[in-house]
Amino acid sequence: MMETAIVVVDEIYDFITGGSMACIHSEESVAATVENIRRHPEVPVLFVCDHHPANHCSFKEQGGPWPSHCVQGTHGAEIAKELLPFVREELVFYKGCDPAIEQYSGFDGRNEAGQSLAEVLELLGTELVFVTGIATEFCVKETSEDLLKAGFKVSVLKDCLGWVDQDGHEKSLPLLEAEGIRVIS
Ligand code: VGL
Ligand code: ZN
Repeated sequence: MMETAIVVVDEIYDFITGGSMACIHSEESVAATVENIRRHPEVPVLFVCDHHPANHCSFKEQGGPWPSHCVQGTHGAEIAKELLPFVREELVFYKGCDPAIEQYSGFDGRNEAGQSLAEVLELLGTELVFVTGIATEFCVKETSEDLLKAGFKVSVLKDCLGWVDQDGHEKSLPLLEAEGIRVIS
């Protein structure tokens, strides 16, 4: 049996309906992710969290492309409550924490002990990673690509995604497949 893990990307209030960067299919992505986790109770679940300082370079006020979002210490930076029963602190990885660096990929995200996502996946003996979350065309895409490059097999769970832009979402999926990432329901 292949060792698997689930990586949940940015299921965070600011990306979900009502948040500052509410994404398409975001509430559905939370519900579908919960369902998937419940179906595989023995599989470890790792969470990637966009976690910006208030002056982050990706914010419009700093000349960046995005409205302010996922600011450390705010409600908007918290993981959706439906997922909290599955959260273990040592398996939460924060990214985008340096004000000067944009970081879409969760690959280099760090937990509170300073370990990276990749490092902990290795420690768990992971061979195949199932990726869910938001947003398809940014953090899900870049995290999945980095995991593949690092030698993991990667399957993106299509029903468990949320996205910024319909067209961006639809174009990203075949790109990921062409790179060797499986996109499955
Ligand atoms: C994301 C834009 C800015 C994402 C994060 O999670 O896809 N997108 N910060
Ligand atoms: Zn961000």
